[in-house]
Amino acid sequence: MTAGATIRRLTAAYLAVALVALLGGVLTGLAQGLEHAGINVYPALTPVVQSYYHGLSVHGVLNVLVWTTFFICGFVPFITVESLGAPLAAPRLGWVTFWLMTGGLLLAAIPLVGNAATVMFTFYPPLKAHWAFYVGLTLVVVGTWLVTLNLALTRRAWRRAHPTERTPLPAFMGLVTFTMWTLASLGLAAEMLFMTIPWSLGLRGGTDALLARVLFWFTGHPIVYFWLLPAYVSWYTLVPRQAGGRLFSDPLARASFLLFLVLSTPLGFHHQYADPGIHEGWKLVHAFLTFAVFFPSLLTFFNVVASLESGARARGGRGWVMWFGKLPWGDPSVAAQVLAMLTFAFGGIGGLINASVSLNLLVHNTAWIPGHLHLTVGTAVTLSFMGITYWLVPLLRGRALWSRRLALVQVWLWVVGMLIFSNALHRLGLMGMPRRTMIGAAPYIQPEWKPVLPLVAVGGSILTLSALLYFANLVLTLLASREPYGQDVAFAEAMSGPDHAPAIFDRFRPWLALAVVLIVLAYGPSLVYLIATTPFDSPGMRVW
Ligand code: HAS
Ligand code: CU
Repeated sequence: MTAGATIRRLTAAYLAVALVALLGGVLTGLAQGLEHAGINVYPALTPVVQSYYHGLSVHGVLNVLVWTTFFICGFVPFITVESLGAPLAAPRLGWVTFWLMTGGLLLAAIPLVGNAATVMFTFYPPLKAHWAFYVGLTLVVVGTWLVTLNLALTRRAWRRAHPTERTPLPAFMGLVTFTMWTLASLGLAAEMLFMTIPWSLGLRGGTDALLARVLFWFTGHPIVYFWLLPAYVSWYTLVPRQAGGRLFSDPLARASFLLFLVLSTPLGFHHQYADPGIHEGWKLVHAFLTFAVFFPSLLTFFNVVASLESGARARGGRGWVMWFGKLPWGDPSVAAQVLAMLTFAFGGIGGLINASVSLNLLVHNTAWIPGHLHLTVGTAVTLSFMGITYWLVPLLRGRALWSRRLALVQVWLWVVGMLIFSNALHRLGLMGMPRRTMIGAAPYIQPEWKPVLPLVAVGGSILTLSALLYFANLVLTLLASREPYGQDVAFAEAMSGPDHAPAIFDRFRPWLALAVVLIVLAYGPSLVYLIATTPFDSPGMRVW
């Protein structure tokens, strides 16, 4: 088998797992949406889904942990290899990694599906899941580190053959994404290895909620950029070309990714403003750093809009704003991703509200937060990934997309459904409705929630319909499409190319070192204090 064929098969294998996970995640989501409108379908779903909270745990794990991770481990190595024009350095390691991750996933799925890990995707102790859940997820994380290793080996081999060239932007971005993630995932690994795994195996008698949450959010914030950056890779290096234009600035794009490498991790306390046991001063430091990591997204906003504009103007667009209409809106891959960007502008603004300590106290643990996360990971990321599969699946299969029109309908339905759904959740959150709660069963439903709750079900149903059209189109592409797909991956050229960037913009180690220093400063004192004083005396709980 040729090297090119290996990466294609590997990518297809990851995509297959990712898509099955997304399907499971979408279907459980529908039941939740209906529940908020007073339609309780859970009795009919037993024994497959045994409760609202069982379904919610499956929904969260499948969508934000499995769909994202497996898609990314397929897409990013594919893009890296394509842009380097060099094969994956260790194809056998690539397959071992895939099977390790898939094996880990299956191990975690047994208790998850069997209602022995109904602990949500954040699995906060003292909620206690079956050990197989923690061990399985840990194997998935270890697999992602092996992906990083393979990418690093691939770049090293490429570097030997091209000692003076700048790393092509897509490969550079892919490597930054996985380097950032590998560093960031150490918190989760520590939580698993020293806390949840020995505790769930009975080797450790008790646990501690606060230390576990600190270690979780050490990884839990940067994981959102692990999901986002692959979408950014596409927005920077592929969408401008699909739109008929060029990337505005390659050096600026590198600067944005390097800022993510440095700033993604040392700010997880913005998920813990309401937690006792962490000094207010450190929470404030993390708040400031959260506002700092806002900048690489602003750079992205500017750079990507300028790139899209070049495409629209080349297609005859005029005016300050009206050029926007001249983007190739008939191309479902472009439409999906431009709409994902627009949605992200709102999700990002909501993120800044969350990050402001005083405002956070208003929205924390309310429905506002799922409103935010469905605009970000649920649309900016997921709709972008869907847009990517509209060319990637045809490319891997060698057959044209079954229906472009159906795909366009799907994309617009997703956006409309999400606007209704997420707007309702944001509003309900501001009215104090809690998140992660079986609202239909709550005795404290407030009269002012009642007119808004049905919109959650309406939006959720439109989203489900959109997802089903998406899967139908992909299945028909695989099975029924006859028209060949002859195109290769085409990356956008840059108006200002990589050689305009200083040499340090093509290096990893100095930035990685800076990232480590910032993490030690922002987390060190609190972690040392917690590790020294934590009693590990909380018993586990199974509340379901
Ligand atoms: Fe967040 C909670 C703050 C981004 C996901 N976030 C969550 C949770 C998830 C999540 C899953 O500070 C819930 C976790 C849980 O279960 O408890 N978030 C932020 C901030 C940002 C942010 C400051 N979040 C994301 C992304 C996510 C994500 C990205 C997933 C992919 N978030 C928070 C905070 C909490 C939180 C607190 C805790 C809340 C609590 O109390 O529990 C920033 O990174 C956002 C910056 C982004 C922008 C947007 C820039 C716009 C761009 C698009 C360009 C548009 C174009 C089209 C090109 C400012 C790049 C326009 C065209 C024209 C013509 C105009
Ligand atoms: Cu965060």
